[in-house]
Amino acid sequence: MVARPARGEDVLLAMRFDILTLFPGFFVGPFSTSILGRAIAAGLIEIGVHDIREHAAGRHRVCDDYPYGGGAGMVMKPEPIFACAEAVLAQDARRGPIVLLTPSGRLFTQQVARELARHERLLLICGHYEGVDERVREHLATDAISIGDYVLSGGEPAAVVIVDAVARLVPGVLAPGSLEEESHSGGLLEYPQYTRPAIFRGWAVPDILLSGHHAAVARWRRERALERTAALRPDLLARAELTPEERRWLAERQARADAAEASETAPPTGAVPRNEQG
Ligand code: 6GU
Repeated sequence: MVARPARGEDVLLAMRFDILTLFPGFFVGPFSTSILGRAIAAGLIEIGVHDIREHAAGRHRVCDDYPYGGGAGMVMKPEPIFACAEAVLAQDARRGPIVLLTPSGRLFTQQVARELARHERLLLICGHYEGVDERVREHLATDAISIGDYVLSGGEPAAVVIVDAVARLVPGVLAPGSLEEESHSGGLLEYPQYTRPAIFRGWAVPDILLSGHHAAVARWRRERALERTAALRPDLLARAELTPEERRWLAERQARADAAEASETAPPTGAVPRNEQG
């Protein structure tokens, strides 16, 4: 696979996405709205949606068949997928990853999104039914990706997720500074954001955000991000970029929380637990 040249500030290269699907109508809404719609209109990204069925043989254009070896459900046939991919690749000389979307792929993360955004082209194959003939994965796809540990009825929602996450990394798609801000969070969950009004239904915006003290605001945001990550995604803390002070701050908070819980659940001093009474 050839990595695309580094994107300079003055040369904005468009990135091309091609999606192979049995349900092209699925994509009409998602790609015409908001940031993606604007990026397409601005020529920063191109998205082609291709109907696999148009490449199937016979009057009935059959795209699925029974699984060899038996079992429930149907399997997507290889011929229409290969034919569709080959026709789409022939439309454009640019090359990039060919990704099969399947719950049995590697997990999609921001790291994978960054990896895919380095290419000038991305082809996504949406799996359906009980699966896709394995020869697609072995001899056509260069990668197989899942967007999470749950099962979707098809790869289409996953394709929207991946196009969105990758397209926003293409220079020019987001407002300047947005990505830098994100990378400064260093692998933590985002801090809480507020906008006007300062009081809504009696709920006030934290005073510190109205104080104008930039250093104090930055400290408050960092603490809330640490707190939220520790509570909801402790798995992220191991790989997060934290200073020794921040690690100590978290450890102290955790120790206080543990002590508070122990004093709540412990029996009053001197009391004998019921099941230990004579
Ligand atoms: Cl890519 N496809 C399907 N069918 N289910 C999924 C998925 C993909 N990622 C998570 N669940």
